[in-house]
Amino acid sequence: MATAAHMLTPLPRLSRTVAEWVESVRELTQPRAIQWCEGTEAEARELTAQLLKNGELKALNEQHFPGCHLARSAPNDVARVEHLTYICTRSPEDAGPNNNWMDPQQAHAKLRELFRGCMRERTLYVIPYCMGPIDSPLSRCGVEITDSPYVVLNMLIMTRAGRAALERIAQNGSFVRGLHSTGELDPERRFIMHFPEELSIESFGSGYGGNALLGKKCHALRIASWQARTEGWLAEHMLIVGLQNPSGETHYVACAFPSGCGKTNLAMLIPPGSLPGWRVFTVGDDIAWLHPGADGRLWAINPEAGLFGVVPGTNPDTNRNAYEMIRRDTLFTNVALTADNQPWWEGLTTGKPVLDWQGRRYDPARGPAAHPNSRFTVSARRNPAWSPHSEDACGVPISALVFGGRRREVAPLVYEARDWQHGVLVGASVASETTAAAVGQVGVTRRDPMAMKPFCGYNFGDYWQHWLSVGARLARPPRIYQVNWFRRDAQGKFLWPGYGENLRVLAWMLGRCAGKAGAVESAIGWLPGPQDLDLRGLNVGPEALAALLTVDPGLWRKELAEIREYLSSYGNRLPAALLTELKNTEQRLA
Ligand code: OXD
Ligand code: MN
Repeated sequence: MATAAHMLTPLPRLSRTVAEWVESVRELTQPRAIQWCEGTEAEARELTAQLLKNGELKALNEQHFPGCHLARSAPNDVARVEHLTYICTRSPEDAGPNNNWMDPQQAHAKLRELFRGCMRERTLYVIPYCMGPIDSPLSRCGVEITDSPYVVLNMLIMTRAGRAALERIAQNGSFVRGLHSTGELDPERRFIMHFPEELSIESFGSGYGGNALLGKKCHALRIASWQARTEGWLAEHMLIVGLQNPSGETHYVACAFPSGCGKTNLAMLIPPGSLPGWRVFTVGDDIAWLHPGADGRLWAINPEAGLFGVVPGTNPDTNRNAYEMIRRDTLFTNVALTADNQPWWEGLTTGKPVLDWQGRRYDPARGPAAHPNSRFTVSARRNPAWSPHSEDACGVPISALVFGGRRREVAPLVYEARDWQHGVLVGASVASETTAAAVGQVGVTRRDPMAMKPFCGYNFGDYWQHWLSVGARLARPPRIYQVNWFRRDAQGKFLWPGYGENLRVLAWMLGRCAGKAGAVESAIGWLPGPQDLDLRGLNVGPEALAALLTVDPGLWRKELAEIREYLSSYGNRLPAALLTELKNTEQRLA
C-alpha cells in the first residue's frame, strides 16, 4: 500500500513550492497516504497490478493484445463536459462569449467545499509532468494532484512525468497547478475550473480523459493558450505531421480539426499505393505549441508523449498504423469484449462482441457495443510512423497550417487563404458537426474557430488578435488552408474517400508552398483545379470532383452572413482586420 514514506527524500529541497502546495491540498482533502510519482516503469507496473487486483482494470487477451488492459468508466462519465467547464478570470470579458465564466473567488469557494475531505480512504498522487521534450525551452511544466490511479496511469503515458519534470520545475520555479478528484462521479457535483491568471486548474467529479488528465486539454490548451498569449506563441488543437515527398524532402504541416474528425488518422496516414515514394511521420496527433523562430518561420512541438484516441472505426484497412499501434501495451477505455477477451469496437471487420462497454451481455437494441467515444491510451513511440523529431528541442518548422471541419455541404474539399490575415478569418470561420467526444447532441453544426471552441482559455476576440500579431512577426509564415473531408452527395454518401487519400490534398499544399502547384482563384480563396491534384489511381468520378471543388455562391452568401453574425457577437474585442477580410470576401462573392 502507498504510504507517505513513498515521498522522495530530496523533494522539499528540490521544490519547496510544490511541497507546500501538496501540504495545503493534504490538509484540505485528508488522504490516507501520499504517493509522489517517479515516472518509472516499475511504478506503472505496480499501479496496474493494484488496479487489476481491485477490479478497476481487466487484462485483455495476452496472445493477441499483449500488455493491454480495459478500464470501464461510470456510464455517466464518458466524455468532456463543456457545459460544466469554466474559465475563471477576474473579468468576464476576458473569458469571452466562447466560455462559461465564473468569478474566481466564487469558483474557489465552491470547489473548496467539494474537495474538503474528498480523499479520505484514498491515496493522493502527485504527478510532476513536463509538456514537451524535457530539455526544450518551448516546454512547460505542471503538477497534477489526483486521487485516481487510472488518471496516474494515463498521465504516465501521455506526459513526460516524474523526477526529471520535478527537477525542471525546481530549476525554473514555475508550474501549472492541477488539482483533481473523481469525487463521487456525480454529474451534479462535477466542475472543470480553470484559473488562467493563477495558472491553475481544479477538476472535480469526473474521471474521463479530457476532464481529468489535466496535462491535456486543461493545461496544454486552455491554460497554455493564455500563457502563449502573454509569452508570444500559440497553443493549438492541432496534429503535426511530417510528409516526405518522393525526392526525400520532409515538410511539416499542422492541422486543426474538432474532436472526433480524424486528427489521429491524418497524423499517421498511410500513403495510398498509387502515390509511390511518399512517407508520413507523426510528430503529434492532438496538440501543437507553435513558436515564431529566429529564422522567421513557425516551429512546432507536440507537448504530449502519448495518444488518447477514439477507438471506433480503427481497423487495418482504414489505418494500419493505428491498428498496429494499439495491439500491445495499450490502455483501452469503454470498448466491448469478444468471447476470448479481445477488445472489440464498431468498425472492426473481425470478431464479435459478447460484452458491451458497460460489461453487460451485448444487445444491439441497446446501441453500439463499444461506446462511440471509447478511447485508447498509448505511448507515442508505439506508433509505427512516430517521428524521432518529436523529441527535437526546437521543434519542427511548419510549412502549412490547415483548418478543417466536418460539413456535409458548403465547405469545399480544400482552399488556400490569400495570406496570413485572410487565413485567420478562414480559421475563425470554421464550422463543424458535433461528435461524441463531448456530452451533448451529436451532428449539430456549430462554429468551432480553429477547432478551439472548447479549448481556448480566453476571449476569442483577443485570441484572433493574438493570431494576427504572431503572423506579423513571421518573415516566412506558413500558408493557411481550410479542408473538408466530409462533403456528401444528395443521397448522403461521402464524396471523398478520406483516410490515406487525403495525402493528395496535402501534397497539393506542399506543391503550393514550393511554388510548383497550380490553383484557381475563387471568392473565398485559391482552389486546386482538377488537374492540380494528383489523382492517379483514385476512384472519384469527375462529377464528384467538381462538386468537391465548387464554391456555390448562394450557399456561400448565406454562410458569410452567418459568419458575420457570429463574429459580431465578439463586439469590440473582434479585430477590425477580420471584419475587413470578411467585407473583402463578401465583395468578391458579390
Ligand atoms: C480529445 C478531444 O480527446 O478533442 O482529443 O476531445
Ligand atoms: Mn482533441
